Amino acid sequence: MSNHISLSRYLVEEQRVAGKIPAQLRLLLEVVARACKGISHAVNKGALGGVLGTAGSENVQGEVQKKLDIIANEVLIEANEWGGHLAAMASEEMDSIYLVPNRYPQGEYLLLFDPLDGSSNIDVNVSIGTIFSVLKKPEGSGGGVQESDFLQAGAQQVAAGYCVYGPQTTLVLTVGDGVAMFTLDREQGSFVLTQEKVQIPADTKEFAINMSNMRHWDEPVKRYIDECLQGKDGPRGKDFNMRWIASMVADVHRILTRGGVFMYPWDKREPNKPGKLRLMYEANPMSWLVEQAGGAATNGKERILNIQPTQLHERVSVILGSKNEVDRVTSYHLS
Ligand code: AHM
Ligand code: MG
Repeated sequence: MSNHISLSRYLVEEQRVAGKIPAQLRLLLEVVARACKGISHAVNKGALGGVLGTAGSENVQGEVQKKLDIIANEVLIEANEWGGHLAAMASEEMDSIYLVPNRYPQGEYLLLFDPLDGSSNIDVNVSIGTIFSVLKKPEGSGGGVQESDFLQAGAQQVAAGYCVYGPQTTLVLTVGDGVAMFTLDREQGSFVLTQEKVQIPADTKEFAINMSNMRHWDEPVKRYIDECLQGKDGPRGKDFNMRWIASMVADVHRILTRGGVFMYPWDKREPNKPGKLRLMYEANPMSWLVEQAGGAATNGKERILNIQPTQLHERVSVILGSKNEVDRVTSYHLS
């Protein structure tokens, strides 16, 4: 007998013992996890599975789609459309929402995802991942689901998580009861609980930002990074280290594991865009995970989870991670 707690058991206990999730949400999360296993398998095959390279198409944001972006999107849709737990889905890789076909029963949840985050890292064998967010269909929205039903602030999420495909495949989840991490046991074919009640230290000496954009940043971000770079002799009185993986999942995973601050701020390259990252299926789920682990997440001015979205593919400036650092960067924006 092993003492291992599988994801299934964890979810059953969240439903039965903690009373945190209804049965339909438990099923939904099991299905998302199963889809992530499928994506992990495809990612692992790489060139052997013929899944590397571009697909020759663009998504709604005008980004070139990789074959694996499309494969991961299809795996998530096919896994989730027939189970009866969902009303509709939305994805970084689809222009508009995807309604559950009429031939299947309709559930009360809405699922949003970035099927494969960190696309620029796919072909170079660096960690990538799937990010997901679950909302409830608003009360009284009737039978049909519309895009406006998705436009809920991140604080309304009922579950959020990501699966990082790195040296290990790790699923990280919150249902509002702290953050739990599950490592994929490939021999058993199941996710096993490997960390519970994840906590991000409030202080850190590590920041993550794409430094090549420095000349485009706004003053508060320049000031913060400049102070970090001055190290021991500067106003912070300590040396900082830098990491930038260019896969938000991998950067956030490091921060949940050992602390740090991650920033993809607004910059002057495209002043009309609030940022690069997408609010509803990147920033919101990551912000909730980080807050559930004792960290903080803002757009420089306000809590990301309080932002009322106006568009499905809306972008946002993101500062998240160790609480004292996020508070500091935010205070520089507000002063
Ligand atoms: P993607 O969803 O198309 O992969 O884009 C999001 C990614 C994030 O994972 C990462 O933090 C960022 O883009 C990296 O951007 P850059 O290449 O500008 O450093
Ligand atoms: Mg992404």
